[in-house]
Amino acid sequence: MSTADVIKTRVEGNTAIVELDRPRALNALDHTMILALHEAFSQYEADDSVGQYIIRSTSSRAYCAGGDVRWVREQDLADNHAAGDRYFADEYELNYRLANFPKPVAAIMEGFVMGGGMGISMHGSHRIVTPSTVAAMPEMNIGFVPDVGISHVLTHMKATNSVAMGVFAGTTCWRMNAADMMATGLGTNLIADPDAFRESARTKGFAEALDAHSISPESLDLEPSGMITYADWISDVFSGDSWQEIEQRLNRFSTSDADLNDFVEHVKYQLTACNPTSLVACVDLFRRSAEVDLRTALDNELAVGSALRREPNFAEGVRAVLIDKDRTPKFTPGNTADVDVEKWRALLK
Ligand code: QUE
Repeated sequence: MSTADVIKTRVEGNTAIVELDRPRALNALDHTMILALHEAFSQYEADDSVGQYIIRSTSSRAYCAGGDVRWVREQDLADNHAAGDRYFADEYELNYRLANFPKPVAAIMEGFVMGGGMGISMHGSHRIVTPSTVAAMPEMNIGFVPDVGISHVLTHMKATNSVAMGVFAGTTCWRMNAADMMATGLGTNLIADPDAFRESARTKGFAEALDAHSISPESLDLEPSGMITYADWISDVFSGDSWQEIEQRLNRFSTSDADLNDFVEHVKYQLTACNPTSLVACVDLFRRSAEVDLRTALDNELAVGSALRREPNFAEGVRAVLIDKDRTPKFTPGNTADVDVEKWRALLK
């Protein structure tokens, strides 16, 4: 057992099982959990009797719904920005460790995988998607930007025009389903029965269990992938080289295709809940992440995120989404045309 009871670790066969166990908060990662995950990684890193790790949730509702942004907000409002700075530095170090971990790490993504949850799954060697997986980077809604290295992951997907697809997912806070995850390569394996997979890993071994339980997306009656169905439109619009350009392409677009029109209207509606400053900063951040290594992307996320947290929009966004839950934030400026583009671009390496 790990020192913190919110993270439980044990060994089954030759697999270390790391369980997130804060179900009432949908496993939102607080600082204690982040430090406990570091410890769990260290525990078996050099132990030759452990061949791989599985990270999972004790709740099928959520793998992990995000970070502890409520707590970060309170610290920021009390002018204790250093607390949030340390929190994010420790979290991003964990994400980087996962990306470079010497053993296979399989994240079983049941239910919600959002924000910080993406950071402790998508950098691993095996990203196990289930029919219930719903994954998103919803930071535009809380006046922040996609972080935990996902600006890098989303701009390096195996899909055509990954940069535009990544910018689309980041700016619209798109909720990706199992089909989206598999089609983009964000998921490596689709498994319908994660409990049977784990049981089989314990008795038959990890590699054999993966082989036996991985299925093709076509074999299930999954909701189709919106990102693939509308890939051409996403590519045309979200390949704009700034938010301003993307917004112009969105506003100029019209179509007689009723399905595409519904999709575009839904996208526009999603964007009305986003912080204009976050949208502007996100496009520049992602386009830079497409060109740099993960370390530099994480450093850029930290720089932009730290600056955003020192603006009132972050506290206001977290208030509207997670505290009062009225979903009517008052962001300033309220219009992307009034955002100081150069201020955010200048923070990037
Ligand atoms: C953006 C976010 C988060 C979010 C919603 C956003 C986030 C986060 C949570 C969350 C959700 C449910 C919980 C909880 C936290 O929601 O980081 O404790 O029960 O943790 O739009 O970044």
